[in-house]
Amino acid sequence: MPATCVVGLQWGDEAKGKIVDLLGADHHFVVRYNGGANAGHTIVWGSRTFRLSILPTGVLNPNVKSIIGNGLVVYPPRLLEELDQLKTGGITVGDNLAVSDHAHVIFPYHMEEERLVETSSEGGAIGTTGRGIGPCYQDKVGRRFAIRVGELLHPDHLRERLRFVVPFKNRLLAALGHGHSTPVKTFDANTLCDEYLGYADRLKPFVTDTARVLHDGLAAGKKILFEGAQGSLLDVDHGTYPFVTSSSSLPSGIWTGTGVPARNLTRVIGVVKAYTTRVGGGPFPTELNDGPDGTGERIRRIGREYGTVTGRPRRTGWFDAVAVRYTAALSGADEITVMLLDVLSGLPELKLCTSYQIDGGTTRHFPSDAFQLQRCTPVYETLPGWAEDVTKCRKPADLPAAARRYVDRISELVGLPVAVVSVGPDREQTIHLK
Ligand code: 2SA
Ligand code: MG
Repeated sequence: MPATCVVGLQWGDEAKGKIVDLLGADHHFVVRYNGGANAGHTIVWGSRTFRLSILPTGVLNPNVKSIIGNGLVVYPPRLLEELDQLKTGGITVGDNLAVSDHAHVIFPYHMEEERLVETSSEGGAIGTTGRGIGPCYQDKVGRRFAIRVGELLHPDHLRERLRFVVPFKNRLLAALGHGHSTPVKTFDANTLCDEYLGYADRLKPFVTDTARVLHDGLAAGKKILFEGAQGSLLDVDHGTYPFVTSSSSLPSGIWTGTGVPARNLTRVIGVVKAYTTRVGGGPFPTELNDGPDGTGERIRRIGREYGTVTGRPRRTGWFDAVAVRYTAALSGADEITVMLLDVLSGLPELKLCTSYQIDGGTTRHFPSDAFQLQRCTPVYETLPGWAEDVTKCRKPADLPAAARRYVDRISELVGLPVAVVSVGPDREQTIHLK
């Protein structure tokens, strides 16, 4: 029973959605195991464009079961809004979607907490997406104040829980808002409860024990595709801490985030961009801060590097093989897929970061602690660029020699085969190298 994971090996936005979309139809399940509505993917479906942030990419396909695993944090109004968006676009989601009863629920007080901390005049901002992700996971691990999706289906229990939780939250928010320049929101347990019971009515048909659904699927020989959200460098344990997200974005998040045992994973596809981007704060050694006429801005413009969720301009830079070697090892990737190669067309030369300089020495190892990483200076090798537009290339021989050399060099530096190169958003703009 083969199970495959598609995981980003940089700081997210590696265009994993395209790969999941390409592979999805060959699988019985498409499963998200981490994060929440902080993941953004734009899916072009015929003439229609959908922007999804919590629903798995597979949800457009009625023959695939899409699963929101227990490792996610769910903001019900957003989930319902995405279902409505699909309905307006002519796609009705029915029993092809299942939401774990053990996923955690995001409430507006989580977002308010995040806002107050991120905008505090005392500093400490991480540059989060403002979706309440971190505070909700804090509650999950802290155990006392968390509410899981299954609890929404029991009105009396939910009211009792919120009557306990909300007064604590109001006190916490008042304290965080002390001296803050903007007014602090407070919440009423009964009002919140009524609101969430309304969402629960609509969510009920989807809520189930998804771990069991997956175990039954495995026993029946069904194929599973896991869709990692964010990138490996944002993993809460192995990423550039503390500038990370609050979940396990590496494939290790699968075991805890879905209940599928580790031994079932048979293939890991690591997805990288042909360059690097990062959105939010934190060190980024290969960042190009070369002004409005520089290469960094050119990559941002041509690659349309703006956050799907927040619209923030993404920071851009050269491909960092030190970072990707690190995440390739952590993810157990079997192969890599290089996305957005077309964005680099027309640059006279390209740089690849092969090692870092720190404390007067050179290292090929990635120091993931942000306070160490920010002291690293990249060491580059320079390769010739190519002038040709590659968006119409369909097979390896179509690629200009310099483009092929660039991809091969990434493969050598990372130590993994490049299986696929993508030269545009459409399905056909995909070159299989092996
Ligand atoms: P959070 O909101 O607590 O998860 O933020 C913590 C850090 O994780 C980063 N993060 C992301 N980085 C890239 N892409 C993400 N998804 C959106 C997108 C982001 C957007 O697809 O473009 O629209 O801005 C994503 N989600 C979280 C975040 O920037 C923080 O550095
Ligand atoms: Mg994204």
